[in-house]
Amino acid sequence: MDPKHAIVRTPGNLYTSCLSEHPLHHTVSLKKAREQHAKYCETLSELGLEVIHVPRDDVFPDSCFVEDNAVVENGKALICRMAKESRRGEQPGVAAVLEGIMPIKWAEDPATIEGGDVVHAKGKLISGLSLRTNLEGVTQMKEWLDVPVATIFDPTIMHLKSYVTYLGKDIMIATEKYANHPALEGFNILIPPSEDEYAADTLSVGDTVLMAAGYDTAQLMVKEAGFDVISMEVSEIQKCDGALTCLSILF
Ligand code: CIR
Repeated sequence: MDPKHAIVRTPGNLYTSCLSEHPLHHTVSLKKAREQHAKYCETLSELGLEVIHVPRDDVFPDSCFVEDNAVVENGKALICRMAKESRRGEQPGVAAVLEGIMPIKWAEDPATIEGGDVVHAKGKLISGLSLRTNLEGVTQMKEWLDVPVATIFDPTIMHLKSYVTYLGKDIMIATEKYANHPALEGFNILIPPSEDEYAADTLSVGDTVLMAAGYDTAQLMVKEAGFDVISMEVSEIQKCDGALTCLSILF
């Protein structure tokens, strides 16, 4: 089902202190990040989504990455238990908004789970078992949301969606490492060239796919597969180890 709503949250005052291993982290500009975020929100709105803004948070540096705070499926939301201590405390703002719209449940210790690990594809979920999401997190998600969940185990990665996203029409974009994983069986897979791997984190709204600017080959592959592509500048998001999906919860 095509999404109708997008939950977003503007980068807060401490954004430049985000968790990041990106070599250009020290050059992050808050002003530019806010401009890129505003353009992202405007684009989602132009695509017909109701954009719901969670009040800005100036305490938790990574709070604009709302995707990680909750998983929504089947008209319900699981509020995530973040793996990183420095991110625990972002969720109440997002939970307060979701609670007004649908039933919610908080993931509980010993679960850790972050929405950046969870690919939504045709009523089922494919979740990373990663540095951020453990088996207990997946079990609680599966039980509360009442959906089938396939898993991809890779304890070396932060989030699965940095490598695998669902475009629509049974087509996934996935980096070489995951393209033949049994969890993706039944989907047609586009594999971007290694220098374009960052572009595997895509955000689909109907037949339109938002993709990071600067990855022309990956964009062309997606266009040739029959999608409209909107190229987005996300340099200041990338410097905080974020990408397109991280900035919203679509439902
Ligand atoms: C973090 O390390 O948690 C943030 N700096 C980036 C989170 C990106 N979120 C995502 O990929 N879903």
